[in-house]
Amino acid sequence: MRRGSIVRITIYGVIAGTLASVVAVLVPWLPTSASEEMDRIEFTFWFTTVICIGIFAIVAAAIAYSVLKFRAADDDERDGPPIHGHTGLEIVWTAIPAVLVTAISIVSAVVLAKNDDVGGNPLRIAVTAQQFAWKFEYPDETTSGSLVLPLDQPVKLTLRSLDVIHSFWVPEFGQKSDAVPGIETTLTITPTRIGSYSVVCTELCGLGHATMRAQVQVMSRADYEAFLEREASGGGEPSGDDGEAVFASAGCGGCHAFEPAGTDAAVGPSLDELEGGEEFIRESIVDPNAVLAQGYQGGVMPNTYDKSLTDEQLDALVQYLSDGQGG
Ligand code: HEC
Ligand SMILES: [Cu+2]
Repeated sequence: MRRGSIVRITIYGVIAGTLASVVAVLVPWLPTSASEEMDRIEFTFWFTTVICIGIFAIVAAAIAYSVLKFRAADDDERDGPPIHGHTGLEIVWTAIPAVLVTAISIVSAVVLAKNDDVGGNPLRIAVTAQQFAWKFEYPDETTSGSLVLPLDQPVKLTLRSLDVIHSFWVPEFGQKSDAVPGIETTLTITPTRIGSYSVVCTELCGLGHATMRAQVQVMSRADYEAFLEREASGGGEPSGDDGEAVFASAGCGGCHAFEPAGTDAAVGPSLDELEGGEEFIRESIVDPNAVLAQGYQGGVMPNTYDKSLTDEQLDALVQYLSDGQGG
């Protein structure tokens, strides 16, 4: 190849590589990391992206050069000359990608292993998913509808589902795992940034799926201890006698409008004007298909509240709904 050609190919490659790099760097593809695990995932992402940009630059340069150099004249209708492959080239373009793909596999395997390894003494939090709410249980049996984590402390989440498959994901933490009925899955998170994030359910789990979110707060160790103390002394939700908190944490607002709770979903009937007393309300919650509200389908409202709510929580909820009537 002549020197002039090599210079041209190089220029095309640099242009293509620069354009691809600008797109890679300027578009915020990933949320800002808030965990050690996300840092590693980011590393894998950039490792792969840099390789891809390199390959893209080489391929784009070869195409641009060929298109410009070997373009047929407008009136040239002949077939091109018959050519046979080029063994040397074929070996190169098989061997190099094989090495690169192997490198990506190794990096990914190391990152996966590290992101699963929670170390010797993790904080354990049990996460329970149900249509359409998350519940978090801390080591001292404190329960909360929001996830509170101390900074720089490896946490092992055990995920359970009471009904269908859900999936736990906090974009800033990177890690994601399904909550599957009948089995327990785990997830390791080591938060590195104080702040407030969202747990998002990423498995289409029913009509209220889009509302299945919970708050995550990463705070200093001292603030975390204070939070636990506050929850333990009864300030928390839903300890049993707070119907409003039960309504929120059980996900009722994902489907029902109820003015006292400030919700306006319309999957199920509004709960503002229920016809029937406390007994009817209780039955509608524990056995939703026994009597169907007019104009609504059965099988939509979860029939698991019987199991997932304690008696005190159910009493509080019924009381809350019944107090909210006719207001
Ligand atoms: C997935 C959506 C969904 C969720 C979540 C849900 N419901 Fe329902 N609910 C419905 C639908 C649909 C109906 C109407 C069909 C029926 O009666 O079963 C209904 C009916 C009811 C009724 C009877 C209303 C009437 O007018 O007869 C009550 C009371 C009720 N729900 C309370 C609750 C409470 C309390 C919660 C939370 C613990 C809850 N629901 C969670 C969808 C839902
Ligand atoms: Cu879900």
